[in-house]
Amino acid sequence: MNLKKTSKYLSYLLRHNPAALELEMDKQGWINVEELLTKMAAYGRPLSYENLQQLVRENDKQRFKLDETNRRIRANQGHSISIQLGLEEKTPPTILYHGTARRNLDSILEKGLQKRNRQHVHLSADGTTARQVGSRHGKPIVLQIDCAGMLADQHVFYLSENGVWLTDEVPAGYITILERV
Ligand code: HQG
Repeated sequence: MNLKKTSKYLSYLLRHNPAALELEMDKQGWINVEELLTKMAAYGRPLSYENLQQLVRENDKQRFKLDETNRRIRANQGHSISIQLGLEEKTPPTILYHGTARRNLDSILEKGLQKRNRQHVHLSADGTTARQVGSRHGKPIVLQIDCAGMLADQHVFYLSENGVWLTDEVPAGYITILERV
């Protein structure tokens, strides 16, 4: 099994397009593991139960979660399809970080951070992680988010099971550019 390739494909199914394999997903984003493995095999992408467990366990960002019975699986964050992760509100540190491509900067400083095609804006706890996220999009730049200010203005935050901070939007007034990480 190519861990990275299979992880990418699972992310695609669980975050964006379960319909690609005619998978049934519940409102909280869970998919039945047996159905997943059967349909992956039927669509020419066989994966054993043991390899799925290994993938969930060893995934570098802990992107997936098996439920307590090991019968269902979902992605911890990053969805574009509308599901309810059921996360509780959580108070973030006073500052969080967002990594993006430099070419997005003007637009972000004008309109703020928007969810785009995901369900939340994703924020990182440290600048190094943010830089890595940003470099997926191009030449990276790291933005510093004034969470204390956002909290004072009633913005709400959630923390995904794999440590990614989530919020609905970050208006431009809470954003400053971090020159060095
Ligand atoms: C940008 C990865 C212009 C935003 C990571 C980002 C993360 C704007 C892009 C997770 C904008 C959306 C999510 C505006 C936002 N004008 N650009 N007003 N507002 N943007 O991939 O945060 O490896 O949907 O800056 O670790 O990069 O997949 O979001 O560059 O947790 O598990 O629009 O994906 O995790 O890009 O990444 P994305 P993201 P995985």
